[in-house]
Amino acid sequence: MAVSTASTLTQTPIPQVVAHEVPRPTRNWVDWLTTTDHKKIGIMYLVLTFAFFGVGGVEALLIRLQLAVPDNTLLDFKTYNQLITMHGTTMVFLFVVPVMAGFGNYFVPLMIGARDMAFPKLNALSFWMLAAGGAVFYASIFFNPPECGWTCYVPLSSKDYLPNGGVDAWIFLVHLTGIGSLVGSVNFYVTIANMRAPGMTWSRLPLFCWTILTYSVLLILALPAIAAAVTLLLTDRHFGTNFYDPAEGGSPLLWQHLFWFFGHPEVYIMVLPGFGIISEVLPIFARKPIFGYKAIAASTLTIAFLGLMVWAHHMFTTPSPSVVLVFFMVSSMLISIPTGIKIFSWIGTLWRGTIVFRTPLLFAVGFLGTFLIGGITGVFLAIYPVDWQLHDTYFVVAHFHYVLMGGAVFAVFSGLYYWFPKMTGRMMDEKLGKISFWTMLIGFHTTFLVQHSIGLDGMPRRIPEYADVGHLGLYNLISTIGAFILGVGILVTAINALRSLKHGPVAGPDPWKANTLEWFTQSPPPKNNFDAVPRVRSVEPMKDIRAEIERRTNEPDPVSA
Ligand code: HEM
Ligand SMILES: [Cu+2]
Repeated sequence: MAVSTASTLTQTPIPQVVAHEVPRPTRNWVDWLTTTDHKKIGIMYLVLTFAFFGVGGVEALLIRLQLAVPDNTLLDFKTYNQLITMHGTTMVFLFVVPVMAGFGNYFVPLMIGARDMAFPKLNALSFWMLAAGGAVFYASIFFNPPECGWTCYVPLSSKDYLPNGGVDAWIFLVHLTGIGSLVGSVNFYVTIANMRAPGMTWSRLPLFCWTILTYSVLLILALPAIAAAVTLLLTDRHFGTNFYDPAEGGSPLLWQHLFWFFGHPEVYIMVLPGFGIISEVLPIFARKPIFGYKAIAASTLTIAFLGLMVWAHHMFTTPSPSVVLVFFMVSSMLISIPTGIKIFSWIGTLWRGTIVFRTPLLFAVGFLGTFLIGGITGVFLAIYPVDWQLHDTYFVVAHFHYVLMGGAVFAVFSGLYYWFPKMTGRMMDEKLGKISFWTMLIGFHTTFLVQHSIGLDGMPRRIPEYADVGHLGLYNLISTIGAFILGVGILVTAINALRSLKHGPVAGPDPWKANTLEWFTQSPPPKNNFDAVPRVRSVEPMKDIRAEIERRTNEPDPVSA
């Protein structure tokens, strides 16, 4: 009996495993929570980071309200310090850096002709780490948000000064978003290195993908420094170590070195993908190939390399030998060379182009002007005797907002208007887009141009109130009015995006006649992106495909001829 059972068992054919679509109840939100599709993850990144942009913006407006008039008593000092900390932290860790990952997630696989990221599950993990970091940080508003600025310098962030949990929440934010970014960066690197369409050599990789690759390498190199910094801070605060306490043989300067070894590359992490977006948008709307593809790709890598070497220009006012000061001054100024190469290449792309004035182009041109001003004031600040005068004044606040708004926000808005049709299948409204652009541009320059003068008049940054000396009262009022105009401009784009989701004209696969592979598929793309991936023969595969179609339709039909 037993024997025969065994033999029947072995003789039973193994049921064949067939892949098939499992019908699932439509539980929409569960699908989003459990998705590993790079497109859905990209959308979740974008929605979350734009939400944080809104929150950070409201915090900025509150700060500006407090500074609108001298000796204002609207906010108490503690709240003010919490607001500048949350604004800076939110904008850097929860908006600009991850919003680039959002675009990267959605578009890198599409642009290189891949069906997904290399590690789809890790990709989801990256997103959820970011969400967790944001949640932990914002949970601190229920007890005590940190008050140490987004740089959390010791001893301000030490247990003696800030015993409450806000600083710990900030530390966890850095750890969680850091792990998320690290995992995401490895994912981007592997995807771009291994999953390009046939024929897409390195010299045919879209420039946006070059910048995401560089962004990833920079994150991989810079994040360990801040991970170490905040870990040491955590043990100092809770486990009795003294890494940062000079009384016990530690050094607060250690924090500054570790922080800025991460913090300066972080600036390029924030702006390089923006450069990538601009390099995609300009040639499409100038109806010309990008000028100097190789120069732009090479300057991206050069900027990243130099960016890793210049961290101590944030520490010009700490005691350093002149040779160190000169080294960091010169290496900082060297960055203007590859940056200049990029700017001239972009201008060369526009030069004698057949320019189509659509909203993505307007934002790209707004980027050029704004970023240029920010770059030039950066060269001033790199000269250390000048920095000794301007350090921690509003001049610096003006400088970095020019860089971040120009380098990141305008570029991100350009990318939003450019790629919205691909992501949603619908166009955004041009009229609202133009209104938004001009309001933002005017609001932006009204807010931040006068802050250079506020700084030159000697007003320090991070102060909640000031005396009415010189023109400070007037200048600050102008700046605050500008901030609200800027806010309205941003709101117009938010309304535009939400309205266009339902009411925008249907876009079709390739509304801009663009040249990279994401336009080869439907809008929005189907689950696995492409029915078939074409062989890539140049930097502009879609142009080749259009030419091929044209050739075939014009070819005399061999039968009827
Ligand atoms: C929406 C328009 C914005 C306005 C009106 C604005 C305004 C301000 C103000 C008033 C401060 C405080 C300066 C001080 O008292 O020290 C500040 C700080 C800061 N902002 Fe913005 N900001 C805006 C957008 C952004 C964006 C888009 C970013 C980054 C991508 C950003 C990053 C920062 C950072 C890093 C700080 C420094 C915080 C600190 O010193 O700890 N801001 N901003
Ligand atoms: Cu720097």
